[in-house]
Amino acid sequence: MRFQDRLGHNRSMKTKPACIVTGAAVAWVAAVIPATTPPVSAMPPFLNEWQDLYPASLTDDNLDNGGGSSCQVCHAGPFGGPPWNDYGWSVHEEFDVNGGDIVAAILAVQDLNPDNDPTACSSIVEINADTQPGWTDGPNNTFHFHDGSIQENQPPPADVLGDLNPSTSCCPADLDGDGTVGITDFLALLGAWGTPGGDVDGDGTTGITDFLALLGAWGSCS
Ligand SMILES: [Ca+2]
Ligand SMILES: [Ca+2]
Ligand SMILES: [Ca+2]
Ligand SMILES: [Ca+2]
Repeated sequence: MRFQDRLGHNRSMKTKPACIVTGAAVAWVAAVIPATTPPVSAMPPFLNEWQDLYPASLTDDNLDNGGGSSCQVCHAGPFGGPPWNDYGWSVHEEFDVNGGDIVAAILAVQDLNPDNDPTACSSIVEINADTQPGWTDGPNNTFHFHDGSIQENQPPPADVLGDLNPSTSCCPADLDGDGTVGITDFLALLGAWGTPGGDVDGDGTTGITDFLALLGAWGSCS
């Protein structure tokens, strides 16, 4: 269901509860905010702004329909709060440094690849492909906490529908999947000469055009 807020912005009315402050987050807020500060009743509406920016994306719906919640676009848990995934943490950090502008924070990180997925696809490519900008397959995700601490090698949410990453690489010259195009990819290309193994331009074999494409893509994939 869509409705307009008091500022005239179109908003979506979700049938599931919005991301809320969890018990852990409440405890954290209580611990760090002086008693004279008014109580925090809800997190800023990151999810609403995200859905307004990307209304056609199924990234959030694939979490809802898989048994989780849209909050898990950014958060590990279905109700929001800490920990965040790599994408959510990137938005969170940008929000902190830009003075609290949610939309600007989301837009500032959409061209990055915080989940470091093997396809090297940016968050906006993932959002448009209905995959998860903050999650990649296997125990290869990082949880971020308020104090800056992390937990590595975490699994993605269970039962998310759809793919976590795009099916096609956004950086085909990155043959070894380390997020950059460099000498190791060049050596891999040489080793696969005349076979499909180093095919960068998609013609089914590895040759001079792939070598030139690799040179043209030299450097970071994002
Ligand atoms: Ca990505
Ligand atoms: Ca992903
Ligand atoms: Ca590489
Ligand atoms: Ca080729």
